[in-house]
Amino acid sequence: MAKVVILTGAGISAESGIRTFRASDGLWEEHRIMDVATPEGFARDPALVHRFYNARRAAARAAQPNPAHVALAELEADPGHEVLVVTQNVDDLHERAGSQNVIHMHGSLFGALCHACDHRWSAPEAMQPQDTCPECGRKATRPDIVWFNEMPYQMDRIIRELEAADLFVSIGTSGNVYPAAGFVQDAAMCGVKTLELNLDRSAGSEMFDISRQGPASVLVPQWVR
Ligand code: BV8
Repeated sequence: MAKVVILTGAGISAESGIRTFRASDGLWEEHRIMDVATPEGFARDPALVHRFYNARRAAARAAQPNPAHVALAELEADPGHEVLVVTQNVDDLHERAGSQNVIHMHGSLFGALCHACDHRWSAPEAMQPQDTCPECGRKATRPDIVWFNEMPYQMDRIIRELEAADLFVSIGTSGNVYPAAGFVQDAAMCGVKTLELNLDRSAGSEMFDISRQGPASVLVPQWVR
């Protein structure tokens, strides 16, 4: 059984109509990263950050998985493969396409977190600064998202699975954000084969055994089938 670890980024959801970060119409164009994707930005203006994530939660709910998400779910269902999807994305399109073995290393739009008691629950449609934690009752709620300078989720498990894989595939990411951008080096150092499928060349293309450019909805089904 071939063990495949797949890293996905915003590019795999682009053809589902979800905006990426660094394209010309990207999310970061309208917002300074430091204002909406850092704990300091949230402390400074929680209403602005909630508006940013409420809008993205609504956009993710309205989106549909595309052929790239579906192809990865088919690969996971194939008895000849053991597949782990490690996504930087906070939408739920992998799960809605049928993937079950998914790690959201940067959190999820559909999770809420209490930064006072660490309780987690399903996020409402729209979160507000005055919301209270259902567990401790304090006004200390935030989206369950990993911001810059916060530790991504399940890093130990990700590195363990990555180093034991037969193949590491990176799909739809610009390779700008660490530690995800470093996974290709971790894999290569352990003799894992590496493949990149991305619309454009990324910051890490040179480090992959094979790097193919094109839309995920075309390249991923081609690769899977
Ligand atoms: C941490 C929140 C430590 C969720 C995000 C080492 C070197 C340098 C810097 C660092 C380093 N280590 C740590 C850092 C700091 C920092 C970092 O990497 N900074 C960068 C900017 C230099 N990293 C961190 O802070 C991380 N934390 O390291 O903690 C620590 C240790 C101990 C204790 C505590 C802490 C945390 C990083 C997570 C930050 N959160 N977002 C959200 O709002 O969504 S990052 C954000 O960028 C998103 O998560 C997003 O997923 C991620 C990466 O972006 P991409 O997914 O790649 O999207 P992008 O638009 O950039 O690219 C899209 C790609 O798709 C393009 O290449 C495009 O060509 C392609 N594409 C487009 N259309 C298609 C397509 N491909 C195929 N088909 C298409 N149709």
